[in-house]
Amino acid sequence: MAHRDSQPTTIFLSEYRPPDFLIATTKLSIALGSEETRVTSELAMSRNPAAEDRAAPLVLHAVDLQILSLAVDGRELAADEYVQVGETLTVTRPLGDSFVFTSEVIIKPQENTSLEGLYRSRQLFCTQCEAEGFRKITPYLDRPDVMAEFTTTISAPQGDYPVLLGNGNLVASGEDGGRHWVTWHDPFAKPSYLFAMVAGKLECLEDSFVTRGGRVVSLRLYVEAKDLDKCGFAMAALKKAMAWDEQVYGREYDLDVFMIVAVDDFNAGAMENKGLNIFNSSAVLARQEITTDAAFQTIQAIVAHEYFHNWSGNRVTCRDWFQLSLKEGFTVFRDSQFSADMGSDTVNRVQDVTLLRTLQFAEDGGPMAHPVQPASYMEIANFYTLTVYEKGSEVVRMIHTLLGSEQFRRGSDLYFDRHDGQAVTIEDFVAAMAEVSGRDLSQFMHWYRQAGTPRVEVTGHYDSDHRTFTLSFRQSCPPTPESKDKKPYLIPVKMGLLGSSGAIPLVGEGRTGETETVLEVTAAEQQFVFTEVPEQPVPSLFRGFSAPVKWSYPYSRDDLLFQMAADSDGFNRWEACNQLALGILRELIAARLAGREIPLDKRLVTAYRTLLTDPGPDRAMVAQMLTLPCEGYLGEDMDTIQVQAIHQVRLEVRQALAIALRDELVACGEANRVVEGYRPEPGQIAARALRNTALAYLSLLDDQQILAQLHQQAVAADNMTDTHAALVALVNSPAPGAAALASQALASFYQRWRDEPLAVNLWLQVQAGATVPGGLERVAALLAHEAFDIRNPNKVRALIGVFCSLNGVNFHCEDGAGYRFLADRVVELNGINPQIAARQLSPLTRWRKYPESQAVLMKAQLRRILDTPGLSPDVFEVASKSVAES
Ligand code: B3K
Ligand code: ZN
Repeated sequence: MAHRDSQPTTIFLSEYRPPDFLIATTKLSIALGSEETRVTSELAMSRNPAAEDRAAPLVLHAVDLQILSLAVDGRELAADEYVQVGETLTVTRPLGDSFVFTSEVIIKPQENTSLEGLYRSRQLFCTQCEAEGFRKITPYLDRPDVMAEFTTTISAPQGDYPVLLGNGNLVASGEDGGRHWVTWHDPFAKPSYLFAMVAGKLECLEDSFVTRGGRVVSLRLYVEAKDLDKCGFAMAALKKAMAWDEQVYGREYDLDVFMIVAVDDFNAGAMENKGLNIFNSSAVLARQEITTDAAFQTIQAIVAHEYFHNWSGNRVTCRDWFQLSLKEGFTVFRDSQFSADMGSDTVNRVQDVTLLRTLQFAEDGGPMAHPVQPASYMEIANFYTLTVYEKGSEVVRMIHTLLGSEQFRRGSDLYFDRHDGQAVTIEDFVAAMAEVSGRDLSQFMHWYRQAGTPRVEVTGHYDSDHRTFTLSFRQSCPPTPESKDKKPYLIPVKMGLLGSSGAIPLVGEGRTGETETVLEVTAAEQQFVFTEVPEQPVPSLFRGFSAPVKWSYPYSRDDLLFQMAADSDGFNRWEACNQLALGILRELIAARLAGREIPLDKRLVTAYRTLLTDPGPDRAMVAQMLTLPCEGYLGEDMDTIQVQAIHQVRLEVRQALAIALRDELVACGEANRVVEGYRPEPGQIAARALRNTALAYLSLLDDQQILAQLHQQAVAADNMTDTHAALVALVNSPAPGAAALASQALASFYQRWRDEPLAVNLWLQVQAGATVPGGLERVAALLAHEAFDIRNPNKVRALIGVFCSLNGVNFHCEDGAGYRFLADRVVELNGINPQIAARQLSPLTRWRKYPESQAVLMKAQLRRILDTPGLSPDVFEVASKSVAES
């Protein structure tokens, strides 16, 4: 057997070569068994006319396969006619221009804990092939630019595996003793990463959708019987997504059946395999008692995202994995447009931008920083990142902003039409956009090729004599591991000018009085002059966060208060509030670190009082505005992250706000009580968010009545949103008596939900995130609880992930015990599931951002990990890049 145990090598985009061979058809036969699974494949291959070396040997990918036989045109290969080295299997016998390659191998899915390739999740067999898992199933050209038509026959004992699913359409089935078999045929040529199969005892929720062109599509959601009552929401979301993609992008579904299968053990959220999406159960199963409003919204977005991949990813796929953002950035952009259309677009935008600013900016400033189109990697699994996904989506959004929605739609039509059935590059996507708009987007490509978050400093000068207002922009980008010198970006700045009696018409440089425009900043320094400006304006800049940059403007706090009330752009009203709170917190943290105490600026209290007493129509937005920037965001904003000071100051400010605004918070909580039956729809979601935000403040007061009310809500609410919010408030409350109520509520929660893994995972998360002292001990104890299982990624993320990445005060305890804890888990996971191990490692990689005393301890743990024998390429890449000199 070939194992992935050789020293990982670096793969470069610049070394891309077309494949030497192509595969026209792939016929697979998979005989599932409890001891071993036998896979035979028959590949109709030919030399690629576009290959550089017309005499190259056939080099297939093969990992963890026990080879029984290999043959070319029916003639078996002798042992000396092929060699296996690392992940490759090379046929040394001379080959003609076209031939049929067959193989028979044995694999052991029941022993596959990496959850990549074919594996078992509880009683099911299932697959995850993206990016390079197919090579663990059969020898293959496991690269996305080799696209074949697949026919898959699956056989298994009928009793344990009554349902056998594959890609495409079911074309034949039969029985053979106690076993049965089915054959699936997928008419669309696809790369191996989109292959999928599932076998097991599954029940199915069935529905249908009629496409615009009249095709009746059978929609099937397969789950274990116990979960059949949790499928309705995802099915409704799927139908909305199918209709939306027809209306907004003109994209129709193309097979007669679309299937989703839920599995409990899954590395990612979900996977867009052609016609057979496989979902992490956390990303599809929903019911009000166990699912929060936030999870309902995430599920809708993920169902849509995977569905949208049928075009942006499957019909048009990636040439190589450096192009990952071609499908992911574009599809995240599509799902964010969809979510905006389904609910509150400003709240969605605030959430996306906050994610980007906290986690993606941190990635862009850390040792794993890479461009949206990376230039190199060791292990591609490490590049399913916030940069490729979220920044990639922002980059597509900027193209949309620059072109406008009509031209953007024409560009996407051209892209899909021109490249249907092909494996292409990011350059092909941008070329279609450039072509329809007649724009030169060559400077824009820096967004794809340069890592790092650009800084934009903006200043404004009002000349009252000439009635001009000049905005000056200065852009720069800090060095990142892959490049020190950055070229200036093309930065779209959507903006307006606010005056005392409303928006000021924009005149000058070709503008004719519109109140909003998109400035295009292209140079390192650039000015824009507005004329006929009657008064000193407050500029509203980067509306809707029109570019993924760190920008600044010297607003006074009064300017920000004015903008919060006056800006026509909802996102920027939030941004003004966010900047106000950020500035005040920054100042308090700096004072605390300097040993000074300064009072809380009363303007924050006043601003919050106004929001609480007059929330207006967009209550979800007000809930966002009443939430102070999170600790991660505050840390990202500092050169050196002072975890304790950030946590203490933020907590004290929340307590001060609770004391000052107690009556308003109580009234707001009451006014937003939802009395009608639960529905996960925008109005109710907003009311619950606002009420629970108010209660979270009140939970910080020494008030037994409020704590009792929270306890009651935690144990008796009819929906998980309220249960969860009350539980979080209780476990994080420093008030006397809160801890006892929290532990009662946690015990009652576990009693009630111990058989619902998704609810149990929330229970783990709430405890892992509790910032009251003693966090590490609590989490260490939970590792041994029956509710935890280190082989299940959702549980790892809920307990270890939440603790190490969201519970700063406890994880960064001064003696470094938190770091040792994480390193121990990473080493353990390395032997079980390398992808998850590498993911969990990320909090340690940020050591450069912490004070020296902490940094030394974090780095020591990274070195300890690197000294571990048998390190996977996944963990090796992240750990070694993190300790490398920058
Ligand atoms: N394409 C998958 C991600 C697979 C992750 C592989 N390590 C899900 C998605 O982005 O839609
Ligand atoms: Zn995706």
